[in-house]
Amino acid sequence: MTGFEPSKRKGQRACVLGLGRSGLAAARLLLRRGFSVFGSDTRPAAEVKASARLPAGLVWEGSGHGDRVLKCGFVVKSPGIARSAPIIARIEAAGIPIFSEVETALAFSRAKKLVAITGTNGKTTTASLTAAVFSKGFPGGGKTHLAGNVGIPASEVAVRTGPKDALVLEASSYQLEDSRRFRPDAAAILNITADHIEHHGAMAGYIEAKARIFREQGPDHWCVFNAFDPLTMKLSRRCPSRRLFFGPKALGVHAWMEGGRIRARLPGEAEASFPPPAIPGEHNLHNAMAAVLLALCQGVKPAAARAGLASFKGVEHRLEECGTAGGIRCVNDSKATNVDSTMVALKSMPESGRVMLILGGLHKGSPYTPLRSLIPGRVKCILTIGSAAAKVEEDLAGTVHIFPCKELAVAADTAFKVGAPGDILLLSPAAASFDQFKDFEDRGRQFKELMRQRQEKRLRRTPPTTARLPRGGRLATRGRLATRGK
Ligand code: UMA
Repeated sequence: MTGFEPSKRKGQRACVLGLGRSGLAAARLLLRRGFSVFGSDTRPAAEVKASARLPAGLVWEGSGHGDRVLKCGFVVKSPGIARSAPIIARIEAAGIPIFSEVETALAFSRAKKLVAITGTNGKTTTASLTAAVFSKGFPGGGKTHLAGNVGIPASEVAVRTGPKDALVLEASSYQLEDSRRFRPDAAAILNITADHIEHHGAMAGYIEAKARIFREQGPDHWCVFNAFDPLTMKLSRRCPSRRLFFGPKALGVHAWMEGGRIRARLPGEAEASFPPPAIPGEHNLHNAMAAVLLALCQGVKPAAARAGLASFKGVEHRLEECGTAGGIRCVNDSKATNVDSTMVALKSMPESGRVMLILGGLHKGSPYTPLRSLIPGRVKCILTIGSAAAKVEEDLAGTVHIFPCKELAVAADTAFKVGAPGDILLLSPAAASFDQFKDFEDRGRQFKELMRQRQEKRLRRTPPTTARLPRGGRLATRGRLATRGK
């Protein structure tokens, strides 16, 4: 199976399926490269038109994928469109090749090195951290570019890369699943736990999508694996490139923690040590070890890697500190769209029983029960939002007091009524956002705006003992607040 080769497609009409961020960027790129492009989206035409600036020269349809899709020479698929979507079967039946947006973009990249990071959790932080490290000393003196699932379409960035540059890509399973000839110089798989099963159909499909990050690599390429994670380790056995591991030192890995510092040694090279970046949580040590290995295997010198780690301040929507209001520390972890990610966030919180946790959104199919073990001693109360609320309340009943709030603004109001100085209000929803928000970024921004307004107003809190439930709310448990009034 061949990948996307622009020269072989010359003169053909491209169909871009999905006119979201990546679809529009792909359409723009292909139009600039002389293709005629037809765009197709299931959203009502008026909504598509209102949501973004459509590129000049784009012929398009809204409100569904019609027969004109089948008149094109090839299709560029947006990552969010599932392979099970009826239009995909029709395109395949018509014998029209489908390429992922990422793969299409990479065909126009001139970057000297491509570094790709995937995993269920931590990939945005690790990709951003890796880019920070590369930018301090990628051999060749070119620029470092960051793109992909981080929110910057590869189609927007790949075309701007020069021959001395490095391109660091956050690659989601959605982006990998349709990539046929994806071949990064260095890759990393951070961890694999159940996620996006509704999109891939089954866990096996999700794992196969992840495996595409190394499937086309050769013996001169590198792939970094997490030795703490059994599924990742299992997958590593299939990897055709040079494997690097981070994990417990006793396993003979290439990067490990010792005396509070990251230590790393590539085969045949001297050991080097690195101070961890100033971002909280053990998971971030894993992310940093991955970034260090990716950098070292691509020739970044330890001193440059140290400078990159030191310069890194974290990413938006991932355990993002957004100040305090009324003495309550506010943390935006809207990027936590699954239970594992929320568990990681909780583990990074102090064990003082002061966390007011906003949970819920669009349910993704996995139970919330794994959170139960982390609630005692850490969580003071839970505030539920979105269509997953009932399931969250059912799965976590009897742990701490649960406030059904339905909406984010109500959850914030409730938290400031029941909270006390020293508490932490953590938005880490363990669910997707699409039932109430455009995406997790929109959810995170709205949370930050609520916190900003709260900081501005400096509202005087109602004493915790007189806390009222939101209108129409009900108690999901009969228990008292675990640390009421603390
Ligand atoms: N659409 C169709 N037909 C369908 C389904 C959807 O036309 O059958 C249309 C929608 O109406 C919409 C468009 O497709 O207009 C949306 O496309 P998309 O879902 O691929 O989203 P983009 O806006 O292109 O954003 C994508 C990634 N989104 C997803 O993979 C769901 C963004 O990752 C990424 O940042 C962006 O490309 C740039 O590369 C977001 C994400 O949620 C952050 N990713 C998932 C995650 O991290 O868990 C994988």
